Amino acid sequence: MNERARPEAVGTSLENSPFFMPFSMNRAFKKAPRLLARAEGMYYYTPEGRKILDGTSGLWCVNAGHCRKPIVEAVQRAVATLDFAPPFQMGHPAAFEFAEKLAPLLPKSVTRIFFTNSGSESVDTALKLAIAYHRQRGEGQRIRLIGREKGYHGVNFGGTAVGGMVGNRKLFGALVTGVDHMRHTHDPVKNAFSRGQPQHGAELAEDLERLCQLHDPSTIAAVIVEPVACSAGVYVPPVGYLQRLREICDKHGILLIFDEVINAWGRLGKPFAADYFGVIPDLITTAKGITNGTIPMGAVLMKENLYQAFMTGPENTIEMPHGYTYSAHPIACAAGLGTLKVYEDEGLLTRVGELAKYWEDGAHSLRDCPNVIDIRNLGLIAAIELSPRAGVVGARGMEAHLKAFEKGTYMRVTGDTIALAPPLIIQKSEIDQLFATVREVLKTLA
Ligand code: PXG
Ligand code: PLP
Repeated sequence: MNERARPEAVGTSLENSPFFMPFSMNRAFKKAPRLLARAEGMYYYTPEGRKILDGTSGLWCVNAGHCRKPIVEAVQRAVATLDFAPPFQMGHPAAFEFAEKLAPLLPKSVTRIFFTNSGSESVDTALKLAIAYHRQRGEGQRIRLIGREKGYHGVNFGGTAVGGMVGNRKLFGALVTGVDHMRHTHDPVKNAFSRGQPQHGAELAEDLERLCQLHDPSTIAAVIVEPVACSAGVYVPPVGYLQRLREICDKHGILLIFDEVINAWGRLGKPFAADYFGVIPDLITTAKGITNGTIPMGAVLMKENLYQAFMTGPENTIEMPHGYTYSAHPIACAAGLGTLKVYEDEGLLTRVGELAKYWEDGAHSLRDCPNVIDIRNLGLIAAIELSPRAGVVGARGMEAHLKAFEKGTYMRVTGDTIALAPPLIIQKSEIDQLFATVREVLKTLA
């Protein structure tokens, strides 16, 4: 056996590991790895047994907390019963059962579910569905897709193209044609330290009208936004902004897609952000919390008229020539069913309603810490933005991440913004502990 591949070599040094880590500083990490060995509830444990408070639900996905028994057992049963079933022209009961159980949780008039394996796949599926929907209805000229600056829609070609994070786009060429972007809504001059939704900026939705006039609205298939943009640094929509986007889309016959890969599953105190904001999109993309992060899965949720647009023509045609080998994978469906049970039994899809004010107060209590230039929050999400060090954007943020880990807390950092979004089972004492650690870290940062 090759020296590098021997299991005992792992743990001594990872410096020459063949694992090309995603979205990571490979060389720095392999010199000083931060490994997680197991998890339970609100906590991770390192291989040495150090206990780490999970401040960002893994990667915004473990909403019910780690290694929850009903989910683990559902997966164990499923994997020993039906390891795989082909999803094309065949089926298995758990897929239909999961869809049946999900349907009553969906926002009003959203009725149909297409399963994928990730948020990125959900986004590319939704974009294809939008273009195909218009074509089915005789509007094949609607081919343009509109995203927004600072948006994150995963890493597949469509999602990268409609996404608005420069660092995620610039290496990858021309991406997809026919895409344009609205302005982002971040306005620190007017809105810094807003509690909840900022007051200023609803008029930024008019940027969609500008793009409609530029391109001719009858060429636009869909607009995609995250209701609360999370990955790029937590940008909460200004009061009235999403409502105005909906109006402009309706006026021009454009489909509105909410990317709720992070926002859904109780993060804002409702099952979906669409419910929270009272704005119903035509399509919703989701993933992550749909299985509590236990098994990869995503879904595209759509209104009935979208589904029906495909249910035309002879019955011996394949209505949607799209799908993944692992769409509605039996183990993922089992994980999803187990997850819904935990969410329902523990009221987790609405629990944040009771915690949000306490959480907001905790987050904003950090306002007096050194280098803090903005704090943003909604539901059980908070961002603490630090001023960048001169000439080295992201260095202060990364140092905060490393120091927090030393102090027993895991938190995500994007650039110089700390993003917190703990499991929805968090106790008030743990909220205190989380913000106390962030305070200690901020006090010691250069
Ligand atoms: N859309 C949104 C809104 C997301 O947040 C995706 C799509 C892609 O999902 P997958 O499952 O393909 O990763 C996401 C994922 C971060 C971070 O640190 C967030 C995500 C992924 C990686 C890192 O903020 N969100
Ligand atoms: N590439 C090849 C050669 C394939 O055969 C397949 C699926 O059969 C894919 C890509 C797509 O893989 P998936 O369905 O897992 O997305």
